[in-house]
Amino acid sequence: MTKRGSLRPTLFMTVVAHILLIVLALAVGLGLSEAVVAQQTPQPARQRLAQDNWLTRILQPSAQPSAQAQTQAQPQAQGGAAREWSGQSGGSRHPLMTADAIRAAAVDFGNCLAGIAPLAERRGVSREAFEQLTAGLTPDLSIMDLLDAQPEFNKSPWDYLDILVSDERIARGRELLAQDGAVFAAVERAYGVDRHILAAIWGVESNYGTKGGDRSVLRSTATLACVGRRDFFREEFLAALEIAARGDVKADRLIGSWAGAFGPTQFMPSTFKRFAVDFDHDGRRDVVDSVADVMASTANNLKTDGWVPGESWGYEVVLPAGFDYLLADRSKQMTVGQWQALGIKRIGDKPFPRASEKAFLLLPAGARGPAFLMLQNFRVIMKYNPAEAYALAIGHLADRLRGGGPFAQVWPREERALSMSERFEMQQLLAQRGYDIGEPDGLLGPRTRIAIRNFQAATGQIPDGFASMLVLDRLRQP
Ligand SMILES: [Ca+2]
Repeated sequence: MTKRGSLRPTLFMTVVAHILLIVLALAVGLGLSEAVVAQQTPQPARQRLAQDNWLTRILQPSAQPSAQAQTQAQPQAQGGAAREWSGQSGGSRHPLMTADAIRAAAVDFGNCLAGIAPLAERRGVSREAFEQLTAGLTPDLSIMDLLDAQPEFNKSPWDYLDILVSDERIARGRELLAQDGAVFAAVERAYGVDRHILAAIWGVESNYGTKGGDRSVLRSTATLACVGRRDFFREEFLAALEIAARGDVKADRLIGSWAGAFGPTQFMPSTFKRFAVDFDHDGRRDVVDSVADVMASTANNLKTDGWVPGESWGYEVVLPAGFDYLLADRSKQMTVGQWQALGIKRIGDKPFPRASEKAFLLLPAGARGPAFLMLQNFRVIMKYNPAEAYALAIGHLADRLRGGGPFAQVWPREERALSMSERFEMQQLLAQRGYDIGEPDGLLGPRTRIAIRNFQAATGQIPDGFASMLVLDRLRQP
């Protein structure tokens, strides 16, 4: 996904907004009723984010600013009538998100569309097609509440995995792999991307096409292009117009999340433009109703982003006693051989296939949960969906579809994700103790994580940087 929709001020803010959106789209698609964070980047591959308390790591793909935002995904309303805008100003306090600004933009919606028509024409969408595709279009203001929501509660990594890698999803994925075996085999040959990963993306992004949102992509992206924080979405709206005008996906099948992601693998319109292919050669790149086109387009996306054929996404590993947890950081990349030299082993002491693979160590729940060495393909999955929990779910679901078992190590289920106010409090307490956390924002970014590690180290705790209740309790003590 790709979107934009932000502030003029800074690139950082823009990125923040993007993040929000994307994740939201995801969450909506998944039907998760709690917090999710979406992230997006303007150009590169589509990215989406879902998030929760360790927002921090989640959002922190390599080169991107760790902007994050949160939003609340709401259960999908049934039918447009059930969706009303609250009439409230957005939580972001962005000038374009005040209630008055939203109302004014809604009144001006027709003019805004008229201003976009010439841009569409330059992209080959005739005036006639534009008129037809936008006839009777009204803004869907209920999106403004989703765009700017500030969820108080978040899910933990294991909550996401429980939902996204359920027995049901495993069973359904295996059925589809069998049913569409010929298609998967052909796509695998053409793109070198593991069919189980493709099926897992299908399962995680939309529960195999059953939960991808029910809003008109043209209407959603037009709304986001003209109302609220908007810049990013003009491109998406234009791309959606192109798709519908060309007939790749007809307007009435261009249905998706409020943020404009559509189809079984939740392409954003601009992502479609970069990666969609007509794999079944019927003249249309139909990433909604053609399994061949959906899977090939998704594989094309992953291949373009650097998928390494024949390699896994990562390995569940066991850390030796006395391990230096400061090494568990996405920025600390070493070869598998170097990790082995530090005493890291695969679960069950299985051999690592290639000691030369570069990997980083991920502890999604801190020192008390499972540990993973993540390879290049995990980074590629994170470009597809930048939420760490979602990327892990995709990798794990793929392994389960292939016949693998559950993770061997247990999650610290007695822990829970910190609420927004608890995260604020944690940051304030860290700042009071002299740790540099930047401006408290309730989002646990890299600076906060480093501050947590330093505080943990200074107080004799394992410095895993995990924002647990334990850390918060300790901070509350004098
Ligand atoms: Ca086709």
